[in-house]
Amino acid sequence: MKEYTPDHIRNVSLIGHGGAGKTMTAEALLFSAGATTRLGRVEEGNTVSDYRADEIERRISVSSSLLNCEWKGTKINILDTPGYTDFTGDVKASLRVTDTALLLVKAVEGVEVGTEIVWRYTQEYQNSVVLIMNKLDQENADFDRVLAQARENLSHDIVPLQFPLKQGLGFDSIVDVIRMKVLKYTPGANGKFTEEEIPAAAQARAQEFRQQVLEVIAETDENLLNTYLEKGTLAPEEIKAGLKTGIRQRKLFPLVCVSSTQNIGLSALLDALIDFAPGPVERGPVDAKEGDKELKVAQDPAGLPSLFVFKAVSESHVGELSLFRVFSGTVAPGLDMVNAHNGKPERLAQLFVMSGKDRKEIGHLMAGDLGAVVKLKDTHPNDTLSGKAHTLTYPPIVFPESVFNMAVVPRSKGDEDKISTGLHAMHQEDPTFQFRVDGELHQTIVSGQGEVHLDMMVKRLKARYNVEVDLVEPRVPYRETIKAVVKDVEYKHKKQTGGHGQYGHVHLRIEPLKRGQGFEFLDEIVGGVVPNKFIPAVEKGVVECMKEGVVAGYPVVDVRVALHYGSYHDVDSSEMAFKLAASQAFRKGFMEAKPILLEPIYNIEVRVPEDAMGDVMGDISSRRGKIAGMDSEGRYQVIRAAIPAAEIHRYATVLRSMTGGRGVYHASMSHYEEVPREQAEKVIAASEKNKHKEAEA
Ligand SMILES: Nc1nc2c(ncn2[C@@H]2O[C@H](COP(=O)(O)OP(=O)(O)O)[C@@H](O)[C@H]2O)c(=O)[nH]1
Ligand SMILES: [Mg+2]
Repeated sequence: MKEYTPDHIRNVSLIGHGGAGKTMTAEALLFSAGATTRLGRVEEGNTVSDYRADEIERRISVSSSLLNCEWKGTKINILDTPGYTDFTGDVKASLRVTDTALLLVKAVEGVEVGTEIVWRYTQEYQNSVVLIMNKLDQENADFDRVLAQARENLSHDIVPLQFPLKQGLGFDSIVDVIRMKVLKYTPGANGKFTEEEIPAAAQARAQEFRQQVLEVIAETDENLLNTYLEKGTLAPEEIKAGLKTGIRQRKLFPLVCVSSTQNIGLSALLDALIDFAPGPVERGPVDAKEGDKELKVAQDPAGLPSLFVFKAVSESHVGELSLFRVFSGTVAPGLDMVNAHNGKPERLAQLFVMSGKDRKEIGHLMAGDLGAVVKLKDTHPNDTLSGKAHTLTYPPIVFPESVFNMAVVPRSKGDEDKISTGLHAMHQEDPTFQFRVDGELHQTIVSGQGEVHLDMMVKRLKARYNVEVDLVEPRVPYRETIKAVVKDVEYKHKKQTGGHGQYGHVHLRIEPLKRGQGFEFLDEIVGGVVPNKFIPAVEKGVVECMKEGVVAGYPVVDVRVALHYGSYHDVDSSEMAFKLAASQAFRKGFMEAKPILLEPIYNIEVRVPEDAMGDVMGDISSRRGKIAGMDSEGRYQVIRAAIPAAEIHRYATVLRSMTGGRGVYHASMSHYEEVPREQAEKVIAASEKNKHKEAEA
């Protein structure tokens, strides 16, 4: 297997809204480069990238795939990312390890939600961006409208390097304003083009676009600007250098034209990646830390070896692999490294170059390259491995917050261990999938990016660990408390029917405390009416009863209980008897003290496009939410509100459908508030029903 030096490597991520044609673009790039012998099709489930069963079944990518090809002696590593919002974690991981993002926009639909979301990610990781206008063969394709939309919604520094000679049905020729030629393709063929002169009718348009490119390039560098102002043009090598600098510095975003299913424009794109897109060399030294010390690491194959793991895959036909980028030095099988994250040693086993599910063994991978290694023992995505001499860490991928939670219910008893092993392994593979065992709710809660994400995890659990689970709404962690004072409640626990009797007798006063004050127990016994030794048992009885809850089985909070009187029996009194008496007295007094339920209230920040604001605000109010304020952020509005946890369970999904997928929200726990009577009655009735069900089970 050929090994590449950093100056002969390009790392690109295919990003964009779902259905934009990322997978087909990867397919056509490989075919045009001769890495494959045919052009697969998503509909036929035979593309190199979408090889997983659930991808073939759903005809969407659910996980990023690493592919590669060679073009003119340069290795192109391609990460084909999922476009569906549930899988954006993988997009971030891919952008973290690639230098250039190929952002696809459809020539009919233009800029969509997913386009804007991933565009923001490139800003976060400062990736260079090349825009690809795909599907120019489709009817109603409209290059000018989509270009204007991209400039308005993404950046004004988008400059077309090409435009279609004729768009829509019959699209086969691209006017390239750098070469000032028409690139003529044969639709559906091997991707080779012939150069032709630009017809007169298109000359003016070509000149206009070329001027735009020259102007933007000139603005990237003072010398170029002077040359341009003097001569009104730039030499080919100046254009090339200016484009390279401008793209690398995100001062300009070139746009090229393709039809992936027709394999038109991809070979010219490969040329552009070699000529203009930055590789590891142009990207230069990368940020890292050694302990707390910040430093820059040169992407030098001769340097000390270090790599960053950005993904873990465990798939039956691929095996357990960790995908990584070498950031310095050269790595090879047998190399001893250290995981800076946990200090654990790792010896690299076989190294592979990946292309979808195909893996080829390789002897060395140099700085700047992407590859895979047989699953590392103690190393997971976001970890850095480096040589023993220096323990480096590279900045982690900031994965999107998990916004969708469900509780896991095993279909059959005894599967608990297998389930938690499976959940653990799937979290290690996909950090945007999380789970926790909630001791209070007695539920295992899984969290992910959305319903599709969690459904897919359930399927994987079945496929890999042969366990079946159902997902249900998690319980809401309600609380119980009181609003009134009960000055005196008495309970006498007395069993004296021969043999060792039981006797415990208490008088309690129960009072509400301020929200958040918790619990207070007062010993107001005088004259030893209740011996000291039994008083801790009284408190214990109250506390246990509070834990179980009185009204609906939820923990009691914010009460003060005073033991102010009682009596005992020399023989029959015991800690147990007083504990029982206390818990009964508390239960009785609690019901007389105007008990209420408290519910968790979340602060939410909802980011929505202006046109959806009315609906979203109406919906928040219909969920008993209280709007706290609003700010505008560009073409978006940020609504802040307080809303009961019970009302936002499937909110992520509802918000997406209300805003055409453009709305996102962030929630954080705020405080507890009284549950309105109507809701409270429903909660109490539900817990009654549950109690009966459990009693029958
Ligand atoms: N007409 C046309 N259809 C395309 C083109 N590229 C992709 N498609 C179709 O668009 C759909 C989505 O393509 P896919 O590559 O899976 O998009 P992804 O979700 O971005 O990976 C599939 O049905 C493709 O066949 C194109 O250039 N022209
Ligand atoms: Mg895809």
